[in-house]
Amino acid sequence: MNTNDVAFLTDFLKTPKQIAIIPHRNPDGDALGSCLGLYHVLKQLNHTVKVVSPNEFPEFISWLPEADKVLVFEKNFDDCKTFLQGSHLVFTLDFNALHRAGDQMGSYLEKLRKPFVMIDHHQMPDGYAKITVSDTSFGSTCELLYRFLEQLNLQQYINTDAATCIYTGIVTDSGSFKFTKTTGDTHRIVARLIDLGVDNPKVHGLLFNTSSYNQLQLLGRALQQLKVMPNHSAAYTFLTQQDLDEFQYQKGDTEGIVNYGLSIKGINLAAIFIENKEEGMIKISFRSEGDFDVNEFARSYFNGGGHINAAGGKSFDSLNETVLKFETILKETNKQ
Ligand SMILES: [Mn+2]
Repeated sequence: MNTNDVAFLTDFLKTPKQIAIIPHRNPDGDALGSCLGLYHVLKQLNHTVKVVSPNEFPEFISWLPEADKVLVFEKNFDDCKTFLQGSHLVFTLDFNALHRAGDQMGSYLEKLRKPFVMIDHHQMPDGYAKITVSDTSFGSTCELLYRFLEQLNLQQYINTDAATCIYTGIVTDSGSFKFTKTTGDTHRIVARLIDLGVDNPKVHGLLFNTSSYNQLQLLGRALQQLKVMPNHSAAYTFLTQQDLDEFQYQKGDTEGIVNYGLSIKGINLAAIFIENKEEGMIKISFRSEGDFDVNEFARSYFNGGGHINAAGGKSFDSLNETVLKFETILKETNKQ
């Protein structure tokens, strides 16, 4: 943020305002954590604040302090619309293109004539925001939010609830502090958050020890279907709609499965292809280790994008055709 942006926000936040905070559709720990972290800070400054999520969030983050106060756009259209219409400022957190709020909310936001503040760490931000805080060197939006609050001299309003939300986003987006963008600063911020009262063992348990029996069975199926392409240092797996149905798939059950491919020695690209009959598409997640840019790969071949080492995509071909396309691209580009 430049000094003008800081001055604008400092002045703006001096008197009580109505403020909406929006995560991307299918919010993850970083999206909902950053939204609720900012929410807990702004509430103490006597603003009327609501987090408006495009759709429902998964259960593993539903325990976040005041997650029960989050409005859900696709469930409660009228209340969300009223709140957004009455807002003076709209924060969009952990995404940088309005369509990432989903078709319904995305097109609504495009017509909403309100000043936006974007705080995000993905590549290639769109230009919709009055203030754009975008930095791809950060491993999480939550870490960037912490810096943002410091810049506005609001860090003293990070209470235990805010700290817990911010901590959650840093932990989940850093793969529990192991991804490349985890820096000394990340750990210094986390140290402060723990000093502010974050119960880190409890948070880890709430985030990661929540599997159902069916979820583990589904993971087992995905691992059995794993294919390795040693010549291309790649591994991928897939789940058919039938697999999902068999283990009574719940939203979030496939989270993290893609990473197992990377745990094989010598593999630096992993993918999972998940059939979604209802939406008529194959949803894809890519993960890489090192220089292989899955953001670029997903953008070029699979209608997606994300980060260098973590990206998503989709395909409207059949599952078999999509997998074949993936294999063919690796062979033709001679990826190693
Ligand atoms: Mn993020």
